[in-house]
Amino acid sequence: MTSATIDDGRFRERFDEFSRIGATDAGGVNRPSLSDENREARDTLVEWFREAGLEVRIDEMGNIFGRREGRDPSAAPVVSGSHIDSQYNGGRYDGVVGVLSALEVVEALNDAGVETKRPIDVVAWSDEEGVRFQPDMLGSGVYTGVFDLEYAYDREDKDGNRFGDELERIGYKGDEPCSADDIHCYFELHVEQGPFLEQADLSVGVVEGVFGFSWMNVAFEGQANHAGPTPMNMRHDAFVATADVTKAVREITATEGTDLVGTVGSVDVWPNAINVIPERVEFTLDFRSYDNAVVDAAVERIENEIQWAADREGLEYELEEIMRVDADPFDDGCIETVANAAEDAGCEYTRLVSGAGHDANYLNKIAPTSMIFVPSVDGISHRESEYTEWDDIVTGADVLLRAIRERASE
Ligand code: HGY
Ligand code: MN
Ligand code: MN
Repeated sequence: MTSATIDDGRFRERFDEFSRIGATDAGGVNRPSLSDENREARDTLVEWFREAGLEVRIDEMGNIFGRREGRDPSAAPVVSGSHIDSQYNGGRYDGVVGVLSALEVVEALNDAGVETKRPIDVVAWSDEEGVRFQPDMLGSGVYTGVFDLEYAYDREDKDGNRFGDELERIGYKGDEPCSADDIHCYFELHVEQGPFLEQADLSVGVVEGVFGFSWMNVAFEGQANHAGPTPMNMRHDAFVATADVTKAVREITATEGTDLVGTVGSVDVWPNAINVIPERVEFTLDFRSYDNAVVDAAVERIENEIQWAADREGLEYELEEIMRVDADPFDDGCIETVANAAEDAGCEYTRLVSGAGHDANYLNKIAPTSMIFVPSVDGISHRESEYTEWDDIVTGADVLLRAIRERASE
């Protein structure tokens, strides 16, 4: 079989070019969904797709597909990719590694003149991070039927900008329907964003599934008043209730299941003044576990804690669960393909599950799916100092190349 190999130089040049788009002084990137920086990254990717001879399609959600034809154009494609939107001041590797490695795979196959039976689609999904427009995995969620298009278009950022309007503004509201095609299988390479591969001193992780998670928006509504003359027993302080709930998150994660994690990540306080009792606090809750029943229990307990905190302080509250993704094991066949590809590539690996959500969560609902992880140094991610050794990325891309080639030939 003609060997195809990852072109380290080309791949690295592309990655470094991407790292310059929206670069921050501290070595990260600031390319939130549908921002001007995100548009610049999109434009660059489309140009590279075209240079690689891929046929580019952009759908109604701005998901970008690049197709490499196979011998049988009617055969369902092998799809691989990830996302190029980032956290506010996030890391350079999150998502980008998966998209650029999939592009490098098709380039390596082109260089080697390898013709596969099936088409191969490289994809960059819109709004995976869900920080500017919640919830996350919005582009792959509409594609797989989890969300409908109008719901997604109406999602607003903190300044009241609509997703649909911003997508139009940056010129990526495509004509292609955003709905699932017949997919043979889906592979996603991603940085682990946790400590386990580094602790095990391994370059590759074969991902067996992703944690289930719940995202909630909560608001406590109390009464602003003067911080001086208002006696403590006359206060309705929205922030005190928020602090109680935050403490409860730690109590719940300590008692509801070994892998349960819980986070209060975003907090907005009004009027946010040193000498005014907080009137309103809006905050978010993120619970995750590989056991759906554990997420259910955590959600039930925190809903009680919210009610009790509001009663104690005499507050009104609003609570909206904006997303619930069930933990779901990936496809055994795809997991085996990745494990065999790692063995083929001569690298040791371990099997693990992902605490981070990925577009693969949703693709797994419509097509056989698995993921490949490469190590995150010190387990850091969603931070500008996120870092993965380049050799590990090249190893991961080599495993991806073998997995894609295998399945695109069957
Ligand atoms: O939240 C997540 O796990 C992902 O970064 N969207
Ligand atoms: Mn990601
Ligand atoms: Mn992320």
